[in-house]
Amino acid sequence: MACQRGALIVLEGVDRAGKTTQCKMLVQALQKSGRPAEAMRFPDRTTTIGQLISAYLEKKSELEDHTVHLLFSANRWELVPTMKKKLEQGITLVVDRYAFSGAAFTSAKPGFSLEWCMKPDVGLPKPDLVMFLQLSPAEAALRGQFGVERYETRVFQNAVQQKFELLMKDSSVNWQVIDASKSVEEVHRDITVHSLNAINKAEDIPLGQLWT
Ligand code: ADP
Ligand code: FDM
Repeated sequence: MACQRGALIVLEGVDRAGKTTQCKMLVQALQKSGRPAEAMRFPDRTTTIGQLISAYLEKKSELEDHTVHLLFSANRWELVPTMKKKLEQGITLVVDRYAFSGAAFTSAKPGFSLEWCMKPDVGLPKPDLVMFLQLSPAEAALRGQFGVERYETRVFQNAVQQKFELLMKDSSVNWQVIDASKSVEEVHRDITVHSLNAINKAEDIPLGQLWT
């Protein structure tokens, strides 16, 4: 019998919501319980496209807004063959940011519709679960200053949050809102419950296509 596929699990949320911390903890917990799991993150700054994006985020280069949006999407598409292979092998992928960040960040810029921003990512592997780590700007501020990269300002992050709220109205995506103001351990427990559920369900259904 062919092995059961892994689940595609995505963590989204505003800056400092705890995505990186929780992705790591989830992968470790799944591996410890005997479930094959690997972490991924977007942008993946290791590829040639990822290096262009990284220089832009670090403000070492300038890129036209549509162009960088398409590069973020291309950076996901270039990883699709690898992602599909791993999922087919039964490996669960825990992904730090995905197409939802893509659409939310660019559509927070003036002159960009959410609809246009979603288009290049239509047909990507559809996550079995997207957890949005919800944290108020005041609580995020308690976790330290903004970094120095592009987009790391209060005004822009508030605009991004509003775009995420629009994206979360889409019931074709399995969104779960996680209260990210709880302790690291409590958030981890909530995330684990949703993830185990998604992993069990994904075993019996084929991988879907996003926003189709
Ligand atoms: P993100 O990847 O969403 O930007 P990180 O995981 O890097 O967030 O966490 C941002 C900061 O907040 C780090 O210093 C981290 O240790 C801290 N942090 C993460 N989760 C929590 C939590 N639940 N409570 C308090 N601090 C947290
Ligand atoms: N970002 C991330 C985008 O603007 N579009 C995307 O498609 C993705 C995946 O890049 F500001 C933004 C979000 C964030 C930055 O930062 C990446 P991290 O610290 O590597 O998550």
